[in-house]
Formats: sequence, structure tokens, C-alpha cells
Amino acid sequence: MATNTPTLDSIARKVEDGERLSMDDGLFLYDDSTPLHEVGQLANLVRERINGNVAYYNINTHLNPTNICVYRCNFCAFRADLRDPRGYVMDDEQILARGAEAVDNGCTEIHIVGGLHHQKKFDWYLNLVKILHDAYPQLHLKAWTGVEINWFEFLTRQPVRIILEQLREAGLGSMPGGGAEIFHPEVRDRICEHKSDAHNWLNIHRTAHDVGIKTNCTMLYGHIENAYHRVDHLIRLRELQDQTGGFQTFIPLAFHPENTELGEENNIKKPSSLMDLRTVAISRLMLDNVPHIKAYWIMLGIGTAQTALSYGADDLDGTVRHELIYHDAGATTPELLTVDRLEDLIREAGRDPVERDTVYNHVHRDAEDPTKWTTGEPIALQNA
Ligand code: V47
Repeated sequence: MATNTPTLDSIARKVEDGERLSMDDGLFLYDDSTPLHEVGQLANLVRERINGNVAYYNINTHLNPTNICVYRCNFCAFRADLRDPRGYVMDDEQILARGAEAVDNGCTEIHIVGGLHHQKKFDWYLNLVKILHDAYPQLHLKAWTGVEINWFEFLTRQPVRIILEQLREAGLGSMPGGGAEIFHPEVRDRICEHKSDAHNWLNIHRTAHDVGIKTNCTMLYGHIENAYHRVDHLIRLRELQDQTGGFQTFIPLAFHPENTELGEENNIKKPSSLMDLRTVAISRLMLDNVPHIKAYWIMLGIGTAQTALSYGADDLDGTVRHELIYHDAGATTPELLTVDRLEDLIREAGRDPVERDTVYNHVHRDAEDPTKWTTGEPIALQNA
């Protein structure tokens, strides 16, 4: 009887023919004995087929309005208990100041996520979006993960659809991809058992897509999960994307162990660059229906992020300001990169830099005053 055990040749044939890879293919690609450069070459083929030679970035800032969180995810170094001296909550004035700073710096996007505060009602989160949108309508608010939306369901007892519509009405533009972690319960139950499970997270994104809100998706790797859990995670995302088409970008997130219970109790080291590149490449190969793969430079480090542009990634995220989640967990990357530096990094990697907005329209900058910009035409994928 013919065996279906994958080989590099069988996978290469599938990739060349645009055929979908299976769980077994994914596991084969994750095996240490499968040469990384071969995996990377295949991923690069798909990357160039979809995104040509372009690498995208945006000009953005982060806003984490509070770090106080009811949940105790053991991988998180950012969260604080209600009475922890490290805990903070930003007031409206501080939130608006962040918006003003973003506009002054020519940002097109604010990425907003934070803790789930024990005492804040849904109106606090809604109002935050509203005051920022009212004051700075030109800024795209990429706000609240599936986990936060699930918390809002708990707070309001309202269906997800109603919550999302209220947020959109207040000014929410899209949703970031956080909170997905690892879907498989063997892992999820050990790192964040209390929060939104896979079913809830995926359903929230399904509803967002259904009401026309684009979202991103992520996977947190390099802790207690194995290759099976990672490939399973990617396949679950791929299945939802087949149904909705609403994911724009996948961001593989390398676990940073410093100052975390998960890292300390299991003596976990940050994943190697080789593991990072393999994960970027396998993500590109498995997620054949997600247009963009992001090499988040804050998390990967600059050198690995540049290399990732030839291992399947086509996006570096943005200039980024005020990032806390990774820096609290030991990231040694700079606090921000200038546009010139980002563009140089992309060119040095042999790609053509293109500034995009959050939902992948071209951004055109005023030649006299680069803090001023207009939204241009949607970015066309090569093989869409
Ligand atoms: O959900 C938390 C992860 C995520 C740690 O959508 C950690 O464009 C590693 O989702 N080590 C939040 N990871 C960040 C996120 C994100 C980042 C950039 C762009 C986008 C996007 C989304 O960060 C969390 C969790 O998976 N995280 N703690 C840690 N110690």
C-alpha cells in the first residue's frame, strides 16, 4: 500500500502546485532534521507569489490603558493585581495625550490592548475608543483582542455582535490578533485556563468578520507547546479563514520568559532565531489563505525580523512607540524605529518598503510635511 509519509519533495510539489499542506506536512516541516533553508525557500516562494518583493510597515503607537488584570496568564509579565504598586490606570487626559502624540508623529494607527480591570465597566472601554475617535478621527483604532471582547460579553451579558457594533459605532476600526496563544486545551489549560477558550476566541473573530471588522491572528510559541499544538493552531485559524476571509495578518509571537511564572517554573529560554524563522516559514506555508505574515521586529529582534522577510514574512509591523508587553518580559529591542531606519532595514533585506495603513491601503505622505498623509488605493495582492 502506498504510504503518505511526507517528504521535502512531496511538500515542494504541493507548494509549487498551490495545494494545501496537511497536519503531517506541518509536523514534517517542524522536524529538526528537515533543513531550515529548504523550509524557508518554500515559504519564500509563497511569500513572493502573494506579496511580490514588497515588505510593508506602518507608523503606529501602542496604548495599554491599564495593566491591572483579573486574569493571571502565567506567560504575562505585563499584568498587575488590583493593589499591586506596579498597577496603573490611565485617565482620559493621558489617553487623549497619547492620541495627540500619535498625530504629531504622523501615526496612522493606535494599537490598543490592556488588562481587564476588576472594577471597570464596559462603558470605560467603549468611552476610551469614543474620545480618541472623536478627537482624532484620522487615527485608525485597532483595539481590543478576542479575550477582551469575551470579557465585555461577561460584563454586559450582551451578544458579541451587539458589543462589536457598539465599539464600531464609537470608532473601532479593526481588532488585533492577541489572546489566541495556543488553542489546544492541553496547553491552553496550563497557561491561561480561565480566559476565553479556542471556541470563544474563534467565534468572536468569526462574528467580527461577519459584521465587516477585519482582524489579525497570532500564536504564542516557544513555551510548553509542541509542534503538534502549533500546527493544530494554524489549521484552526486556516479553517476559520476559509469560512470568513476576515484575517489580514498572522503574527507568530515568540515567548519572552523573563519576569514570568511560566518561564521561571519551567526554566524556559527564549526561542532561538532558527526556531523563529522556522515558525515564520511554516506559518506562511500552512496559512495559504491569510494574505500577510508579520515579522514583529519588537519580538524577533531586528536581525531576525529582516531575515524573516526571506522566510515567508512580508510585514514588519510599525515604527511602534510605548510597547510594554514585550519590554516587560525582557525584550531588548529599541522602544521605536524611525521610518528611515525601517525602510533601510527592508532595503538591506532586498525588499521594497511600502507604507500601509492598518487595513492595507497605501499611505501617501505629504512631501513638505511627512506627518500629514492621505489614504491611497488598497494594496493589490499578486495572486488574489
Ligand atoms: O496575546 C504576552 C503575547 C500578545 C508575552 O495584531 C507574550 O497586529 C511573548 O497580540 N512573551 C499581545 N508574548 C501582542 C499581540 C500583537 C502584537 C503585535 C501586533 C499585533 C497585531 C498583535 O502578546 C498576547 C500574548 O500572546 N504575550 N506576554 C510574553 N511574555
